[in-house]
Amino acid sequence: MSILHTALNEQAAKLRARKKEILEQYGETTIASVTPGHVFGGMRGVPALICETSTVSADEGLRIRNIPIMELTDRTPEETFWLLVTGQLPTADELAALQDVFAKYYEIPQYVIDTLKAMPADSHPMAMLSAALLTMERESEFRKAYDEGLGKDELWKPLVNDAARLVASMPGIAAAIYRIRFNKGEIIKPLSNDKDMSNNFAHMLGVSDDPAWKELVRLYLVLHSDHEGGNVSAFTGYVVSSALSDPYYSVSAALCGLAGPLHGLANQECLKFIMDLKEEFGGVPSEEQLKEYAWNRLNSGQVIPGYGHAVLRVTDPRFTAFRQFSLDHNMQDDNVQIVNRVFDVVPGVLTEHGKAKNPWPNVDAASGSLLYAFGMTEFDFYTVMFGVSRAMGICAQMIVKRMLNSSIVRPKSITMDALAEKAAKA
Ligand code: HAX
Repeated sequence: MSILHTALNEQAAKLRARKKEILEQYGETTIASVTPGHVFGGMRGVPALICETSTVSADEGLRIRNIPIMELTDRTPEETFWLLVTGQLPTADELAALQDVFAKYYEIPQYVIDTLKAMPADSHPMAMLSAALLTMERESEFRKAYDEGLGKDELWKPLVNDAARLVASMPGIAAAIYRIRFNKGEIIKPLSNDKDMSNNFAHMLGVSDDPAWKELVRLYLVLHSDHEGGNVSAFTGYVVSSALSDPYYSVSAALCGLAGPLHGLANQECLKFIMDLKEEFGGVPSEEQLKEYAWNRLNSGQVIPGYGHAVLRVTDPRFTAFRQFSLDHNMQDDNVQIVNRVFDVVPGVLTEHGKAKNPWPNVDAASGSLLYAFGMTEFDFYTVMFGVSRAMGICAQMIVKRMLNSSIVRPKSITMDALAEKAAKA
């Protein structure tokens, strides 16, 4: 993996120098205070993590290495991974070299396929994805290098190798899960004449030959690749890797977090919501019908899937990118139309309801309806698609953290009585 090592060699020293400079100058300076609201509220808003790969602002949404995501919608996953890891888009030579490395791993080991086949037939595809990575832990160069005594300043190097292999294996693992779990027939081998990651993924899934499907898979992998460091999956990956667990352990754990309904599983729930609407009204509901349905749902204590966000306070640009895709491809099917109608009605309902801090759609509101329209009708699989992409960001964040020689994560926990006592004294 020397091509990424070459690109990162100088950066490791620079990152460490910057960390040292900040610690020397401001090591003891208070930058924020913590309230009991933060303690009970999932630490939302507490600036206690470093993430160099991407930022999410309330009023704009995702930027990858300071480039707005809407300016990356024509890029490939490989370019996005390079950008996440190095901070720069790759040159043509760098991209070709990265694809040479990736292509070696599109075909996954037989033991992974055997493990997936041995799992109970009703296993959730996310459980299969996480388990598949654990079976591959034996491949970790990071763990071997650590066991052989490689010094901590150098550990990022084998971590880069693991990360590249893991990211490049994800499409093959995901495609195998799709074909095994949903009885789609034989596992499809990667393309022999094309090293492009999303083309290979689209091909191995075997869902559609439509060129627009390939384009959707590419867009999907780019849009979901990273979303700062504090979301459940990235944070989980960070915590696990801070113990110097290798990337297979760390990403496997991160994916377990992505499998939660308030995080990555929301895309599955979103499409279910859209399909329920279609069934209830026998097609695309009118605005009035939809309004009443949304109110009933809120009054019964359920959320509107795909709406709201812990950080964003505007329409998620990734939703906008998917919506644009559906418009560009003149997609007319009922689900896509219902997604658009929900977008017209639900923000007003959520605003009037007054609870959600953000009444606007997040990425999950649109993505499932597009996958469904191309023939990927198995909802349970959608979070796996998300995971294939998000592994890129989680791995990139881990590489940066290891270059920074990050400490093991260990916040202080206190009892509720101690919290009340501290608050009373303050
Ligand atoms: N429908 C109904 N109520 C909602 C809501 C929604 N879409 N979004 C938020 N609320 C409610 C919350 O449940 C909360 O109610 P309580 O005070 O009774 O607990 C209140 O509004 C305040 O919540 P918030 O501060 O606006 O939102 P949070 O930061 O707590 O939660 C969530 C953010 C994304 C989890 C939330 O908006 C939600 O549950 N949305 C629906 C599920 C969803 O779309 N998840 C995907 C998020 C994107 C993602 O991470 N993908 O991986």
